[in-house]
Amino acid sequence: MEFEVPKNHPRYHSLYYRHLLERGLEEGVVVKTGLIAHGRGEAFDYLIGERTQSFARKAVEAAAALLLIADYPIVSVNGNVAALVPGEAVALAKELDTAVEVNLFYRTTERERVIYEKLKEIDSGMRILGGPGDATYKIPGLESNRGLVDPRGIARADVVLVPLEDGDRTEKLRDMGKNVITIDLNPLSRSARFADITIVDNIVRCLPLLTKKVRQLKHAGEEELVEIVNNYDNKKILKEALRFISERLSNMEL
Ligand code: PTJ
Repeated sequence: MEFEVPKNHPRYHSLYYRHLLERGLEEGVVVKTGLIAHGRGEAFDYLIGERTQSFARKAVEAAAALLLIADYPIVSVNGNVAALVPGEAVALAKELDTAVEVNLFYRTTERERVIYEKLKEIDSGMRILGGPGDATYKIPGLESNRGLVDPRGIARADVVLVPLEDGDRTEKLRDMGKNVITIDLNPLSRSARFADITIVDNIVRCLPLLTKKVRQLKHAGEEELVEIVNNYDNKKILKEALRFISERLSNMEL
């Protein structure tokens, strides 16, 4: 299916990303409920003005510092992430000299394969975990398929980037002693509230910013990175996001 919306259409970008999801659905990358999840994200994106706001920039900086301090960070990729920003997810993992891991809520061997191959096509040298049959470790206390992870990846990682999911995996990963960074346009989601760092922004905007920040902070000393992480307060950032939304709504001129 071709994307034929003129570039000067006022909703061009939004329609383009919807198209990527539609194509992902046709290819078996995305599940139908992934379209619903995206719709929820879009609604919150409208509320934050479809721009990366200061609360997201602060979270991006802290996330980059935490990923750089980590001994073994992993970038988790679900169907929506693989449809919207596959190249950017791979680029971030490459910048961190680590792997991406396919992790699916609606897990089938076929989807594991399709997403694995899509990521491999982007960079054949990239270490991609969570391929067909690889997710054999079960996160304690997590009954959903999202609880199945690769023993070489998320199971062993000390920092995990878990974008676009509203569920209980973040809590369980934290129970295992890991640090969790999430990307979620909804500041009220479970993942947003339970993560160590929540980037309240559209993944299509903030993932490239995160990679850029990692590149910049690579030259910083360990002490500076630790200070950035220690000075970060996720609850404060979520409150800033909520305050921004409520003030924007109260001051909206129609
Ligand atoms: O590919 P699978 O099988 O792992 O399934 C993936 C989905 C996305 C279907 C599954 O994880 C799911 O149902 O997601 P949730 O629980 O609805 O959570 C998705 C969260 O991501 C919601 O809180 C949305 O607000 C948020 N979101 C959606 N699109 C974006 C987003 N956040 C940032 N950027 C987006 N583009």
